[in-house]
Amino acid sequence: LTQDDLKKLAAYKAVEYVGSNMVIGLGTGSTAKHAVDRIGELLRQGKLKNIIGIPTSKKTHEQAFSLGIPLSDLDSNPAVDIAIDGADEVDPYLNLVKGRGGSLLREKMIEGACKKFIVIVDESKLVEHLGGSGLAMPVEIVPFCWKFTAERLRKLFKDSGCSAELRTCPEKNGEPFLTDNGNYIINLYFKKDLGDLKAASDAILRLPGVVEHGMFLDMATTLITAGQLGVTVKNK
Ligand code: DER
Repeated sequence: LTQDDLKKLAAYKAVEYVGSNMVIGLGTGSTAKHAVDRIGELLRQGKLKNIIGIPTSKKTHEQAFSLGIPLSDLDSNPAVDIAIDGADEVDPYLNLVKGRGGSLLREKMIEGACKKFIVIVDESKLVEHLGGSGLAMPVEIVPFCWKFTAERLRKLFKDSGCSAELRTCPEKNGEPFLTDNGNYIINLYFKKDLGDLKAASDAILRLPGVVEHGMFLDMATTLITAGQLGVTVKNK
């Protein structure tokens, strides 16, 4: 099974939890894409009725719209029944790193408004500790004096061997990546795992200029993992 096969298996399993009349948070990324496709298919087959999708990015909005999924937002639907989304890293406590797709702010707003937040991953996303994989921990910041904010973030975690880089668009000759909200992303890279995640989260959010970060702590209610040996479901 390819990694994409596994993503699809996890996504389809998650959509089994979606019922008619639900308000559904629609995630962003290559795994969540399969869940949105599946919801669109069940809607078309008449197996799901009267649903409302709350997209977590412009990209997901376009995908869901093309599938004929009725769409709305948190202003009109502040109570979301269920959200399905991928993750970049998942620790044993269902803490997540998300946002390498750049949609972390809208994802965190929508998934924070959910009764049930199902995370769908292939087994490669499972880690013992967040931030230790050497992969990016995204932080959304305002563009104003971004270098100042990036340096403040780096210094916060200098004991963890942190480096901070502005996310750019290679396809736009290195221009800064802009989120759906018109902000920049600073990618933090750690040489050691983060230890106290809550303390790290609070320290990041206290910096003026920071909008949000990619640690989703104590938010996921269910983890669906697809691996070569099958699909597992783990509830918080
Ligand atoms: O950027 C995001 O938050 C995505 O959901 C990411 O966490 C997972 O993306 P993937 O399913 O393409 O790996």
